[in-house]
Amino acid sequence: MTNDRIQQLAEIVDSAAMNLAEIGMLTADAPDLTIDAAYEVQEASVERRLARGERVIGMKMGLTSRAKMEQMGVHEPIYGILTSSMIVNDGAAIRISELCHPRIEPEVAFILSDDLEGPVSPAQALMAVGGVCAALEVIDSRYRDFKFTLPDVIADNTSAVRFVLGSAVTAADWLNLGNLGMVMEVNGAIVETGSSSAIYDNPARSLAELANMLARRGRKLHAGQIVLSGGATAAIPLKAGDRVRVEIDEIGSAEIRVIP
Ligand code: OOG
Ligand code: MG
Repeated sequence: MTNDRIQQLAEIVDSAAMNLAEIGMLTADAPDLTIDAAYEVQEASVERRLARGERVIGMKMGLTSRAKMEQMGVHEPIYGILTSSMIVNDGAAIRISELCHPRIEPEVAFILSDDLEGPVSPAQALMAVGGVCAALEVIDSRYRDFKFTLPDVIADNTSAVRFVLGSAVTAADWLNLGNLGMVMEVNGAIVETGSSSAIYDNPARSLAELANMLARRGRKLHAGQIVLSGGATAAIPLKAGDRVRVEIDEIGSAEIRVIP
């Protein structure tokens, strides 16, 4: 795929995100959108955000749990880029009017203390982690009805739109990260329960896989970056008035409110 075509596709997903206009799948008109080309579209779309003053603050893994793979009908892990316009303070409100058809999912987040370059094992990856937090990710696919193929969702920066980290940060070395229970509540009612083991067996394994996927494209993670390891349960649609909270054993809670 030519660079002009990559830039064209990046403009389509970026404009859809800015205008809250659902689009059809890119692969319908671009059957030559390979996974590699899709990551190039993703980077080009984030370049457009950077040109508007956003900064890269981390990376996310997606489709790392069976629940998410089954909900979305895509069965391979993917990664996306988190920018400064996406982070929300713990307990703060997001405006649903700025989003198209948002959903929310419970996640485990890492804050890196060191650069991390694959290939690495999960144990090695943990050595680059400064702390672990509970997190909620709001995803908002630019595709009609949240329907996409693997290259489409990669090109669309893996539906990234907002996320919140819990206020508490726990040292990773004290945790059995692969066995933390979690509960997600909407307006005080439990909507999903799960375990960190749902995230690629262990969120540390998801982090290592991210470093390894990045290494295959000549990229790495940087000290200070945030990493979302992937939704542990299916994602839940959001509406104005919702107050969503996740509580994860040992590492605490994160909360977000939704206003019109
Ligand atoms: C793609 C993003 C998936 C996760 O945690 O699995 C994701 C989507 O479901 O729209 O963020
Ligand atoms: Mg996610």
